[in-house]
Amino acid sequence: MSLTDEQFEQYQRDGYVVVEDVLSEDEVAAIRTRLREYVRGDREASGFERMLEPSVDPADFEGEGQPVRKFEGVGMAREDDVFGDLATHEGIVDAVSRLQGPNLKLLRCAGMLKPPGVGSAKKFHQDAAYYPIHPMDHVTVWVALDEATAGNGCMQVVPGAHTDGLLEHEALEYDTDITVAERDYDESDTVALPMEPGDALFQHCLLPHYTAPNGSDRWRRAMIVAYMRSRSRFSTDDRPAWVDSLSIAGEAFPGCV
Ligand SMILES: O=C(O)CCC(=O)C(=O)O
Repeated sequence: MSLTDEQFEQYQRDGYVVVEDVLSEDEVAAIRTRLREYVRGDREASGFERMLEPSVDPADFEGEGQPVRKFEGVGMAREDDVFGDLATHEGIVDAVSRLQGPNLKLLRCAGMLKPPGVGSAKKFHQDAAYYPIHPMDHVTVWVALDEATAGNGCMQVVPGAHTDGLLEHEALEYDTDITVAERDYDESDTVALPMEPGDALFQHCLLPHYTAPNGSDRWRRAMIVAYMRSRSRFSTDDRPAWVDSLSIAGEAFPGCV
C-alpha cells in the first residue's frame, strides 16, 4: 500500500491524511493484547518508559491493571516483536517512503492510552518541537486500536497549519510535556478525525494537534510510530535523552541521526 496521488496531495496541502484499514483486525488484536499485558504487569516494560495518568491514584483506578497514559521509546520496536512488526509494517513503511524517500529510521514508538473516564488531554503541540532534527519534516503515524471519536479523545488537527513553521512551546507539568505557547487558533479551528481500529493517520511533524480527555466509558488506545529520513541530522549539539533511532528501510549514513 503506497499513498494514492490524492492522499499524497492532501498530506502536502493539509499536513495530514487518514488512510483506512492499514492494519488488519488480527494485527490490531495482537497489539491490543500486547499492550494489555504491559498494562497489567504480565510483561515487564524493558527498554522503554511507562507513564501513568498524573491525577489518578492507581488504587482508585477500576480499569484493568494500571492507569497507564503511555508507553514510549524506540526500544518498544527493538525489544518487542509485536511493536517491531508494526514499525516495519509494509503498508506503513510504503506510505511513509512516498513522503520521505527510501531511507528511513524510526524516531518514535509509543502506545497512547486514554483509559475510560480518566484519560487526560494532550494539549496543542507540534511533534517537531520535541525533536531537534533537520530537515524538520518527519512523519508521525498514529494508528487507532479502538474506535476513536470526539467523545473519547480522537486526534484533532489544524489543517494546513504545518506551513507556519515551528511555534514556541512552553513546559507543562512534566518537563517532557510541552504545549504551544501562543497561537492564533483554538479548539474551534480544529478538525476532529474519527477513526476505526486499523486506520492510520499520517501527520507532518509541524502540524499542530491535540486530543481531548476521555470522558466516555470506552478505552481509546492508539500506537504511534514516527519516521525520519536516514540522512537527518541533529540541529543541536546535545542529543536529548529521549531521542533514539532504529534503521527501518534503505541505507544509514555516517554522521547522521
Ligand atoms: O494519542 C494522543 O492522545 C496524543 C498523542 C500525541 O499527539 C503525541 O504524543 O504527540
